[in-house]
Amino acid sequence: MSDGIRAMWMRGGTSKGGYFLAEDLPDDTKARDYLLLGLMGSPDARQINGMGGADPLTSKVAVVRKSSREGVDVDYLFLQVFTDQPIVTDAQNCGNMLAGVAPFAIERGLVKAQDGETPVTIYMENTGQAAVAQVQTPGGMVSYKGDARIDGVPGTSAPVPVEFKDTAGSSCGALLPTGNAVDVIEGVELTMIDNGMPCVVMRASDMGITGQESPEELEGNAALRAKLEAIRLKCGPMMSLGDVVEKSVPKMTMVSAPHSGGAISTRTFIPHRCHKTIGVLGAVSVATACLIDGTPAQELAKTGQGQVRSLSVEHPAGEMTVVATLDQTGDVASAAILRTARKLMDGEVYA
Ligand code: NQM
Repeated sequence: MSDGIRAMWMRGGTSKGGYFLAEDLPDDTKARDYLLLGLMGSPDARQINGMGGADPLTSKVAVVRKSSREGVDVDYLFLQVFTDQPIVTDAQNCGNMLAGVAPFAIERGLVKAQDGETPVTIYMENTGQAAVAQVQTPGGMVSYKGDARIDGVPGTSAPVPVEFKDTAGSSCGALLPTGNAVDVIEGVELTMIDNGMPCVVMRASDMGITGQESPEELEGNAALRAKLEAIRLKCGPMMSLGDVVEKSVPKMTMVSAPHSGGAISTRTFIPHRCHKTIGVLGAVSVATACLIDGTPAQELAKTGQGQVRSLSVEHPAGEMTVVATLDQTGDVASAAILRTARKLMDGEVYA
């Protein structure tokens, strides 16, 4: 008799992880988390006994179900499985894994594919907001092949454009949870912001780095990591996130002037490892910080003009373009990004 659990393993954007139908996992949260830790091989920095890839970006889970909400196709719960600690948290969302949710939902029969392209409206349970992803479905079948390229992923795939609306205050209750565009914590000027992902945005130069270092170099900088964590632990409660010792938010982004013709350059800790690129909603939040008067990010950024701004957020492996549509008052009303996804395996995994 098999004790395997039905799962699809996918790359979603620059992340990778397991996609499950909610009905294929235990209802009880404790039992579910225990199972997922076992599947991923956590806690173990190498995750040698499981499916995880020894990095937070490859130790992720999407739980998907058909939605009963008006105008919504599926509900998506994101779970971050820590690599080296026995923690599974739903305290953050993930816009990269989101890119795989739409094709997964079609493949599992939760959404009927159209001939050509199929829009999938996804309710993100972690933050209570919706996103719309477009999936290539020629002949009514999901196609992963195409010419779209995203930095941080070799090769090309079918495009999965994703649009977010009303993401301000997703987890913190307000875009600027302290009510300020700038606060000073541990002597560092920074912006606490949440436009889909709680982020702390500060100048790289104020943290003693140029902002062009590699993730490996930054992870090797113990003094930097200690300072970032001291700031993060103070910011968490100020951002209405409570005690964040065991949470993967807020993300810590250090910004510098653009180096490759983009809008801003970034290095992000998520929060204990340095991101090889940048998270999707993290990029939306950082791009939004660039558009707010008086922030350290705005001072360094090149943000252009007009109601629709294409902000290229530079990161260690290239860039991610956030297309922000502003409302009459200049606030970001919606944000669109291009992602791709790839089905890697469909079958059963064993705890
Ligand atoms: O910000 C990593 C990722 C993410 C999150 C992280 C993400 C987002 O790149 O929407 O995608 O910040 O932990 O997958």
